[in-house]
Amino acid sequence: MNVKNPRFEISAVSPKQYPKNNLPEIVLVGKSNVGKSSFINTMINRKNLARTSSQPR
Ligand SMILES: Nc1nc2c(ncn2[C@@H]2O[C@H](COP(=O)(O)OP(=O)(O)O)[C@@H](O)[C@H]2O)c(=O)[nH]1
Ligand SMILES: [Mg+2]
Repeated sequence: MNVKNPRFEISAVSPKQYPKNNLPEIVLVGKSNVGKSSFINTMINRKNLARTSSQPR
């Protein structure tokens, strides 16, 4: 997958913080420590844009 200039936008905790753009959105759900952040980093070709925990549980 070719992703250009991935960046962290916001960690929103309320709807008024949600980004106002018309980009498509995806949802990634899973319990803690299953590899969500690692999956994101793999998809965007970055080592640690999404912070991963050091220890798999
Ligand atoms: N063995 C194994 N470990 C993984 C895999 N994907 C992620 N991990 C490790 O599992 C831990 C948790 O991953 P992380 O991406 O932080 O999980 P998150 O909490 O779902 O975001 C980290 O130590 C990763 O290095 C995988 O496919 N196999
Ligand atoms: Mg994570």
